Amino acid sequence: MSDCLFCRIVSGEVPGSVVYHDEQVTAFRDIRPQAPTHILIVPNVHLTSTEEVRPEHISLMGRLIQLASELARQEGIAASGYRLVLNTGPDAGQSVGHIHLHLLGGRRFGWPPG
Ligand code: DGP
Repeated sequence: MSDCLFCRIVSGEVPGSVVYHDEQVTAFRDIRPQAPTHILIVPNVHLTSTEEVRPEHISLMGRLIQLASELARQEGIAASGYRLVLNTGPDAGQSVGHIHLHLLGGRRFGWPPG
């Protein structure tokens, strides 16, 4: 989708701090980091939110989590721990309409979230 910011980062049309890219998924650093490590992992295909996930996307969604784990190791936060977040819709504060898995780490997080 040409008007989707994250589609444009995936295609390289908009510069992003990309840390990983393949034919399925792309990972880039969040522009407003909420932790020392804050990476967004997105499917290259445009899916607005988890509300659009269908059975054919199950392995793609698993890949997002598996890549998060790989990146956590690379970032040195696998042992200390990290948080994975998928915001869906207004009550969760989703601000970009393209599924993105937040990988956050390098500090202690509270629970439950505010
Ligand atoms: P969410 O609130 O879950 O929809 O998170 C959207 C995130 O996207 C938010 O943490 C800030 C980030 N973001 C917004 N615009 C850009 C951008 O142009 N580049 C990058 N790298 N991140 C962005």
